[in-house]
Amino acid sequence: MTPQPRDEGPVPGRDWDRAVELISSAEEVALACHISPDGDALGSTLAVGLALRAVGKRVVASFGERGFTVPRLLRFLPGQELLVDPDDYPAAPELMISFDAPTADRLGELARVAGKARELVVVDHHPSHLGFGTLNLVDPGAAATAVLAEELIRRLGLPVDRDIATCLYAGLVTDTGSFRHSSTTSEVHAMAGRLIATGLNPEEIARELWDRSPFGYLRVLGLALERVVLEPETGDGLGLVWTYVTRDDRAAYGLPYHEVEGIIDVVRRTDDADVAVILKEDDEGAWQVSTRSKGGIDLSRVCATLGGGGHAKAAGFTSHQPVEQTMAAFRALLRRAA
Ligand SMILES: [Mn+2]
Repeated sequence: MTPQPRDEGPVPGRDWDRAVELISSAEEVALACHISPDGDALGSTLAVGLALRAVGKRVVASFGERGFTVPRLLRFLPGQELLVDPDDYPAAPELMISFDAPTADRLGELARVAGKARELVVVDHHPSHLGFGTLNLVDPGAAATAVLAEELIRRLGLPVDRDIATCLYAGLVTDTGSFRHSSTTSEVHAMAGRLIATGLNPEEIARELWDRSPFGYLRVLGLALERVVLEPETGDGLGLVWTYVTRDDRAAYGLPYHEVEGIIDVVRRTDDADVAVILKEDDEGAWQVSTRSKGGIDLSRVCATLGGGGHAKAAGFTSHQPVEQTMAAFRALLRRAA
């Protein structure tokens, strides 16, 4: 199926109505989110999965990763029993719903299945979104896909219990950086209030998401910080700070890839740079590049040029070139965008 250009702005009411119609008439619903899922991707998926299972729908959920494992920090999310290995996922679902993926590519191994689904409802908030579904519930103004997931559950007339709220809350705190990013609006706090009112435990969720790591994380963080480079601004007003973590660094301490996701939040702290970058070598030897900006520059555009995407202040791309070459390409685009 060819991607349709998406509507700008919030989701039109008729699209919500159509989604409700499709879901209400389906017996089985297949849910998926982007590979290397974060709290928003998996939280939104499991929240909707739990809500649908509660009213008797057959629900399967997955993400299209070889050697399918749920990142340790997301294993506290309720609804894990809905998850199946991508190999056990329906080959051509009657109704598939994709969460937090801006392109079909980001569904990994399940992109093929998405192309074969009779109906594909896409729920997302990325500004770089391509609208690859037969129905696209996309709002780039939403702080998290979880905001749209909550709306979907509400429009289906389904209750949000403590487990569902825990999943949605994980999405909300992940994508707002614990209510610190510019996406943190009064609506976001109102939603958090509704979710907390179900009895969920914000302290426990925060600890699971942000404050737990194996000891090896500290060693690998140490390596990343030893290598960190500051490139002061050179007339373009853009200081750049960057570092990298190799597959061997992680292997030395038995650290899975997803454990190094948070290092960017340490690197981006420096006052001396507007843009922070970390290159993380994954288990296949590709470099997953995460970038952060303090606002002066739209990184989603820069990363889109390199085949990735994301948000203005937080974006990424994948590189199959060595570190220095990857940084040279990024640097050149950055200077041009400044
Ligand atoms: Mn998201």
